[in-house]
Amino acid sequence: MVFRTSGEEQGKAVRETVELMEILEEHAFGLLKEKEFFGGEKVNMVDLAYGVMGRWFDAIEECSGVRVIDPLKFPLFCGWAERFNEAPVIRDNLPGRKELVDFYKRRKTEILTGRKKETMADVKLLGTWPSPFSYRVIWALKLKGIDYEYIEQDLFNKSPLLLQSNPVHKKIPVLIHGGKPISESMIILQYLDESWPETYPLLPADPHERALARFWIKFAEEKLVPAFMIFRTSGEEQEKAVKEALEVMEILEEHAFGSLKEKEFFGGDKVNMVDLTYGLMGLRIVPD
Ligand SMILES: N[C@@H](CCC(=O)N[C@@H](CS)C(=O)NCC(=O)O)C(=O)O
Repeated sequence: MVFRTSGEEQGKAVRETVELMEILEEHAFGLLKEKEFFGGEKVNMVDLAYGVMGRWFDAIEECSGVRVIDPLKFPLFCGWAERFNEAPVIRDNLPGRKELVDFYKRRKTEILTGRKKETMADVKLLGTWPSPFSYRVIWALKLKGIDYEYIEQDLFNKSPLLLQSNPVHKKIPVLIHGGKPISESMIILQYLDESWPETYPLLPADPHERALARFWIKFAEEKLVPAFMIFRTSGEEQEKAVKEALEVMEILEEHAFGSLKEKEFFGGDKVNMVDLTYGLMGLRIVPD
């Protein structure tokens, strides 16, 4: 249950597991002071029964971010688990640790998202193909595993739903969650991150890194779209837009993308909200 729960419920599950482990350490694994396995030199049915605890507990602990089995507190169990995992036949028939961890990470996300689905009101996205602003929201919804209904909008003939939902700008994307509309792609991303914090956090946990992420998001909001007016202008106006776009790109290359020398994405090895913010540049400026 340590794996399937969070918060207070998880705290209770951890306490219960520790109590159980204390009993096992004293009374069951306590029998192993003089022998390798419950079966003596070879594993027997008792070893097979407890066998799941070694590799599986370890993987589950890693995915939950909670360590229950402290080797200093449970040395007899840990010693036995190591011997069991290396025992003939068992060793060749254990799932790999990495595969198991990856599997439980996926399961954890499904469990948390599934639970959210039960309680969440319906989510709708008003978008237009191929608006890069719609894509920002689609990426975030998919990364967080949130089920949603996509409602394509005709921007040449705006629907009453769009006009009602975003009466100020009358633009897509609009997210409608439980009947309540939210406009502006980056505001939507922040809303999604606050409403579904457990699955795939989009902003760093560290306050300084979070501030830096917000800085680059604000920079994009202020500079990116105006700079890329190249597509909407011509002549002198376009030359000005090209100059502005180059200036913005130089700043980004040095200060924003320059920070990516040691990591793959702004989010490290996974994309985060900053990556999603700038993702539209790829869509907009890289030809097929
Ligand atoms: N700042 C907005 C920009 C959204 C935007 O420009 N949407 C365009 C489609 S790509 C739109 O709805 N245009 C309709 C119009 O201007 O009437 C955001 O980030 O959501």
